[in-house]
Amino acid sequence: MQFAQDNTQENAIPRLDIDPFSEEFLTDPYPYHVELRDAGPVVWLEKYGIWAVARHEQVHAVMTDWQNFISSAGVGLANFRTEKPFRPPSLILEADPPQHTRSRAILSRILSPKVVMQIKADFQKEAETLMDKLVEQGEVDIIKDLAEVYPLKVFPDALGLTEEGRENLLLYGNMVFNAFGPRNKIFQDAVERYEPVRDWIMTQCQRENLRPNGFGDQIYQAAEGGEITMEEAPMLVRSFLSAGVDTTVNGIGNAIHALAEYPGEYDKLAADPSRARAAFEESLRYDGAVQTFFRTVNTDLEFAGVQMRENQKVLTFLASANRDPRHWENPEVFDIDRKATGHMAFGTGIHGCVGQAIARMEGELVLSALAKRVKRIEITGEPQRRLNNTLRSLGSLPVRLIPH
Ligand code: EJD
Repeated sequence: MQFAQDNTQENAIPRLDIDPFSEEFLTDPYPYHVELRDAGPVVWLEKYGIWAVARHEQVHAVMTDWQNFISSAGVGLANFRTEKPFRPPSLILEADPPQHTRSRAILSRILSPKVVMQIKADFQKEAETLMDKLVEQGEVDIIKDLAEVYPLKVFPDALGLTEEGRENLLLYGNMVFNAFGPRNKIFQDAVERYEPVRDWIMTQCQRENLRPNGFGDQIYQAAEGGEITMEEAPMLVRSFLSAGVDTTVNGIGNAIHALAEYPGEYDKLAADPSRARAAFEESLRYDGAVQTFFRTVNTDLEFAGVQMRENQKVLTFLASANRDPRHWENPEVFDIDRKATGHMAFGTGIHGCVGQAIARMEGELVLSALAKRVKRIEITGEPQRRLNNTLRSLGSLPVRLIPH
């Protein structure tokens, strides 16, 4: 590590050569997180000319200060003030108040804990039915047979999407989350694979293709009520399609991976399936699906002792905050008895995950259906990583499910 003396201030700013979007980093980010956290509260990443924060305290501080660390210039590496966005900006993710506030009000009503409770029975039935089938099969791939199957069934059902072509959502999500990073090979490949389904995605956002009273249609109802314009409605439906599947696919995949690697923790869950919600929460802390997010500095300011300039990008390492020993006891240990609340896997502040109630419910229902039927999970082959600029993702996790 190099220290450079910024002539405007006393403190030396750690400058690192680490590339958080390289194959080495994405394959196993956690040792790099240690380096980033230990270097200082804020570090400068030479390769991209950006700030990075990896400690819990600073990640939390950046995420809660939406006035200084804005989203409307994009939450990826690209600065929308100077670079053309790869798609029309999201009306909620890539927006600041007051635009953000209007969009957020609608989505948080549609995805409220009360609504989530009302659809729980349907989501549970799907989890139980699918798990019956998988236990019968015995040898399964957790990613391809469960983590990709379950969210791709229940969430589009709730949205009111047609049955046909739903697997296109995975290609779309894969592209969206890669696009938050640099234009590297991983991104280029994702764009190539997404290109053929681009029209399908935009078509599904139209009202005539959404079942009456599903989540998608409810956005159009909000437009009829004057909360947003009719032109904005399909863009908010697009947000559901972007954020609602890949996140939970990988959240569920990573949770079962952690449980399979910690058989002692799985034993606790199998002995008491009512611990599924706590187990899922701890998996979000331990190995969350969403690893990083950017903000943009809105105006010259001082943060954690460094002078930041308007338009500079700040990379926040959510998954590193979740393993910061300054905040957690034994953070490298997956422990379903831990109080995992306060993790950053859903972000925090005004942009904190609006779908977190439904995401938690999906995770809980899958883990509890698993725990009720399966005594032990045996990994039968090398788990395969699928590298993504934002998501922590497995492409394959072959296991044998041993019933009670
Ligand atoms: C996201 C990390 C959108 C959108 C919203 C949220 C995400 C992605 C896309 C969820 C990012 O509005 O298009 S976790």
